[in-house]
Amino acid sequence: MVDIDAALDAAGLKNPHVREYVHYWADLTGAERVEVVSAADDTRLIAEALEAGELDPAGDGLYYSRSYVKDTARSEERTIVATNDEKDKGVYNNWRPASEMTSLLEERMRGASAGKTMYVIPYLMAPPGNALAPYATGVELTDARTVVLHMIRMSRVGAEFLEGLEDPNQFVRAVHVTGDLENLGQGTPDDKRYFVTVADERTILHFGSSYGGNALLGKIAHGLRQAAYDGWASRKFLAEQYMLIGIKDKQTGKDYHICGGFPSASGKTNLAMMLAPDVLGDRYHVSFYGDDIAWLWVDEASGKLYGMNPEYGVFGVAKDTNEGTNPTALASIAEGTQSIFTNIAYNPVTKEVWWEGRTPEPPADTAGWLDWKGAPIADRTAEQAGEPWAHPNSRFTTTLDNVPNIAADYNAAAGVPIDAIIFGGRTRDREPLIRAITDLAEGVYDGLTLGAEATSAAEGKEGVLRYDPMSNRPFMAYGEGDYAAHYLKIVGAAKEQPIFAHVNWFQRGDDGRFLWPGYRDNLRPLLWLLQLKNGEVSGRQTPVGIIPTVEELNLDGVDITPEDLETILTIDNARWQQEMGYREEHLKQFDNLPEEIWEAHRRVTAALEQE
Ligand code: GTP
Ligand code: SPV
Ligand code: MN
Repeated sequence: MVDIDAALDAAGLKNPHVREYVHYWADLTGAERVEVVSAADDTRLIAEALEAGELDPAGDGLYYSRSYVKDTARSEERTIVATNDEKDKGVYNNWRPASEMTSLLEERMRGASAGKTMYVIPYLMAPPGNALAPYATGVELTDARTVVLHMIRMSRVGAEFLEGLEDPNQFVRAVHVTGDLENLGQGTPDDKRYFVTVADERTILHFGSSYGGNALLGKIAHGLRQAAYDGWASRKFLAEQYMLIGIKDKQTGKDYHICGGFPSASGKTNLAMMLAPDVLGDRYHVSFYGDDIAWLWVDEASGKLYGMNPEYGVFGVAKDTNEGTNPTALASIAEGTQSIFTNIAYNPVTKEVWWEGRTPEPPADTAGWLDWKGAPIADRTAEQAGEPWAHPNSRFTTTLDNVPNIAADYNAAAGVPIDAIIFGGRTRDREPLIRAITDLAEGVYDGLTLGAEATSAAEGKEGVLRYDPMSNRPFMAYGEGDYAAHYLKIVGAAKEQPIFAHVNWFQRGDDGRFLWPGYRDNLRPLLWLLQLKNGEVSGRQTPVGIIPTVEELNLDGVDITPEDLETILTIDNARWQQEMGYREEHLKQFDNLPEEIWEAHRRVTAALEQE
């Protein structure tokens, strides 16, 4: 074991609390070396990872990695929020007592990094100088080099982010130990993995994975779960699984900002990278602030609702990303961007990569191609022929600087004022293209009753219809009733209220096809929403919100039949009345649900019955 103090000294990490924390976990995990990293170490770490076979070259400045076959997505069952107060127990947070989980995780982690390097990753989940920066500082300890490489792309990394803390003990302790992946019983009754956020101790303990949200602890565990808890405990802010975009109207010079929650793998990255449709491109420009997390607070000076993206990169779904659906994403991961691909198909001979939907058909010449498990495509039996080449939750990792439509002020301390908050998900029927909601309680009610199909971003649930409140179901940190009250309080305190809307790009016809072309055309309903907020259009009032008329929507150049358009702009009253019954059951599960939410539910129910 090398001298830990020497490593900390060399990095200039003087904070005694940080030093004590590093010592404690280095001892407990039995790591052989300690190395403090910063973004400046990226080139060296990439070279080491290539040398060690953890990465393979995938073109100039592009890298390919494969995770263990049973470690390809977040595990919701194994994810726990622990605190010292049972009142924090919610329906979705898998609450457990802090002391029980801490000792269990220490047991799992003891000696589990023997022979490995423990990397110390000081990070900041905020633009530097942001009002919420005191809640955004953390130190991840990990025994996986690929996790470091991802963290460098996804967050601001370096010892300098730990300097000048008002309270030197106010940093999140985020410990990641990979474990012996081949012997953890993933998905069996004897599953040994645990992904725990001890929220009231601001400590994150994740054991048994090296993939995505299970391992990049700044992102989901801190950026969403821990921050949601902190935002509530401090009564200061919200941390949501939201994308955040700017829309510039070049004709009027006005800038608008929209944030919104869609469940995992349901279109946030694509919306944030959206190129305006050709016919609208002269007038409108969409800029990217964030694609997965937004923290929201009321700005003291202006009294307005503000938002910012705490992340520094994109961990995006590969599937169906192509020149037609998302040219911006392809540019973000082009040669020279230092992007990392995980679990897609790879050709070590030609250094090419491929995933389902990259091109209509996979490469015709299968020579050299390996599927995401590393098996040669050419050796597939007739039975295996239909299996995907890439894992459905395979992803690309790139930094915000590579995103062509990144907002000029994405790194500014101030954040941006929020004009609209939208919710949506994969819903094959009932939910129209867009319905606008002008009342705060009805907007929060709508978010709480977001029902959508689960996706492959979580293990083993694809296609199952379920409620995913505010798209936060896997990231809920405390009770849902308290969450609703906190949401009402934060947004309600803003001087100008944002408009809410529910959107759905995923309604399907009887033959299974998507009725709405989606992607770039999604700008059209959003422009309508802003016009509605500005009083330029009035839409059509329905019991579940305001829907655009066909005339109000700019549909110039949209490929859709009049019948399909009619379907996605119509409310099926009978179907909605049935839904209200399910919603009631869903909401009844939540303790302390504010009366305003029940009132909103009753108002919508009555309106549907009267229609
Ligand atoms: P997480 O990173 O898991 O939180 O997901 P996300 O919400 O950012 O999802 P993302 O934008 O990466 O989209 C996931 C999948 O949805 C991809 O396969 C997209 O191609 C597909 N998708 C996104 N937008 C649309 C759309 O407008 N229409 C259709 N049909 N598919 C879409
Ligand atoms: C999600 O699953 O919602 C993600 C990817 O954004 S992960 O970081 O793996 O959680
Ligand atoms: Mn996400």
